[in-house]
Amino acid sequence: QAAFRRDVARLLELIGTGKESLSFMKKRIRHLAQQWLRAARRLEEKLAGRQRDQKHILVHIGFLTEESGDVFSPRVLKGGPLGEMVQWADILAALFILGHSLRVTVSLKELQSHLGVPPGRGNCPLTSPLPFDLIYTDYHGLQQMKQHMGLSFKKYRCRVRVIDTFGTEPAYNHEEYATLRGYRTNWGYWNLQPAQFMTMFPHTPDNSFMGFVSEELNQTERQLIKANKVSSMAVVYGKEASIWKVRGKEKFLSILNKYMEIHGTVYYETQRPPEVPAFVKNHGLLPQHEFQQLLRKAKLFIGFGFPYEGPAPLEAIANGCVFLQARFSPPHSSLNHEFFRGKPTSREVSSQHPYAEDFIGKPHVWTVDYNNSEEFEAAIKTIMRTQVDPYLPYEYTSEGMLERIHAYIQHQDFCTTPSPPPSPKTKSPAMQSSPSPLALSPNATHLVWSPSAGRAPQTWPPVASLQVWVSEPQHTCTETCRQHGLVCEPTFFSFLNKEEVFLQLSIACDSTEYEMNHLYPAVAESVHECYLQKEPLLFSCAGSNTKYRRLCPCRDFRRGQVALCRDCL
Ligand code: U2F
Repeated sequence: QAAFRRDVARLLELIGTGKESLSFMKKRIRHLAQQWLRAARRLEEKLAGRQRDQKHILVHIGFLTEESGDVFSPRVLKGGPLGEMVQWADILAALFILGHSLRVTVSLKELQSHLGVPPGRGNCPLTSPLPFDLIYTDYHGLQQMKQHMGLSFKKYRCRVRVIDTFGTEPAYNHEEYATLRGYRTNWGYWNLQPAQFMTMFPHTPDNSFMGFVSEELNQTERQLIKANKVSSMAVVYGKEASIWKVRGKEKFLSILNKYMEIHGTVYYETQRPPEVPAFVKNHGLLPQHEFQQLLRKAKLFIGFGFPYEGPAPLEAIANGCVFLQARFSPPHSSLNHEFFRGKPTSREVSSQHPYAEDFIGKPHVWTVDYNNSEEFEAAIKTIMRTQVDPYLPYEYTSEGMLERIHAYIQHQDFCTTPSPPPSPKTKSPAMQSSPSPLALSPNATHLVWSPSAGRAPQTWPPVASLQVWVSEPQHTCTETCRQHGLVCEPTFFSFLNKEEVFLQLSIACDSTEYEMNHLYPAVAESVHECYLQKEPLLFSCAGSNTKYRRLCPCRDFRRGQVALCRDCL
């Protein structure tokens, strides 16, 4: 049984010393400790004594190992990326506070010793059983484990969780398919269950959404922030000078400068970086809690297009700022943009921060065309006039993150083999005559699980939350479910990967084939051809094509916690 922890001192010891990145993470954990502990008390009450197993967990932060080059640690104090460290610090805090037993490693040597690889031995199977129920790592760590565990890697990989900022779509994860169909990248093709990849934002429901937290405010702080907001103060999103080398900057910054005093937190050594105009009040890179204080005073947090999808806009919005960002038209993706090239996803990034755009939106988030001076100027004027309360989505609070990780640890099991997939035959009379588990809903546009069809199988999420919708051509299942106020749930694909489901939806099939394709099950309507999925690893919420209407498994979700269905706790 896991018991909620009451302080973080032991965790700080576990993290070790000797790297700037580790100091940053420890400082963050110390600063947010009370917030975590309060959240733990609330979750404990909510779970009301429910049984929680204590897991033995190894956290191996691969990108911080010398063996992978550790390019991040030396840049912590120089304006380099901090988002990954923010997330790892929060993952460590959450796992620890939930009461699990942790080991933390940031070197290959420590990894080998924890795994039980004898010193000096390379790629050999482990001599004793793996002493961990779960391993949280990243792509670098995964590579290191594969290299040093020999055949044991295959045996134990179901226990691995990969912290993967931008996500890995199923088409890129399946080695054979990725190779055959041109989805091979530097990172993909691990043949893991797609939900073993855990992302920073809920990018694709194919992966699990891990997230991070932002600092929370109490009532007094909220009042103080509202009273002290300076409506003419803007802070620029960009702590490294290179971020300020953006095309057209002079034009939109001069408009902004007409209305607001512009502040920056750009790292510099001895003098102002040439990229930062003289009218900008540059504070230099600030420690995280001082950066929050600056955001508390500012009215506007303005993005220049990079970095993509970082934590700072959420922190700004949580501190009562409006976040103004550029719309990307066309959207950026691995097909057209250097930063995303080689990343195992085709996701289209429609602005600097699509989560802020889609999940938060106005009045907190404005996404505008920076090349259109009128639109830009109008946005600034409206923002200055609008009263906006601090806002933090529940899923980015400490309680939200604890709740989510608790649910994953209790319910996600990638080691028990699921029941075998249907035989890859064309047309299966046996399957057609089997009793239907899915009943048509009254308005006949979609299918829901019917309780009268017998006992529901034990799944997580519970299958009672399933609704099957058919996409429009060129629409992904992610979009289709969202249009109906739901979220795509890949776990349920196996329930609708059946010939009878086409019938139930009144879809005429002249032929039905099982094939390997990440868009299946789907119908090519113009030619009445129906397709079922032959390879369960390829079930995917992401992906679309003009030719197909896809069968999409959707489910409900808890308000502010998209990762969990209503009955998922
Ligand atoms: C993102 O990485 P970044 O580190 O560039 O993300 P930011 O949104 O800038 O924020 C990281 C943290 O930096 C802190 C701030 C954020 O929590 O509180 N900070 C600070 O301590 N001092 C300051 O003066 C200003 C900010 C993303 F997170 C990564 O996953 C991506 O790899 C990267 C590239 O797209 O962008």
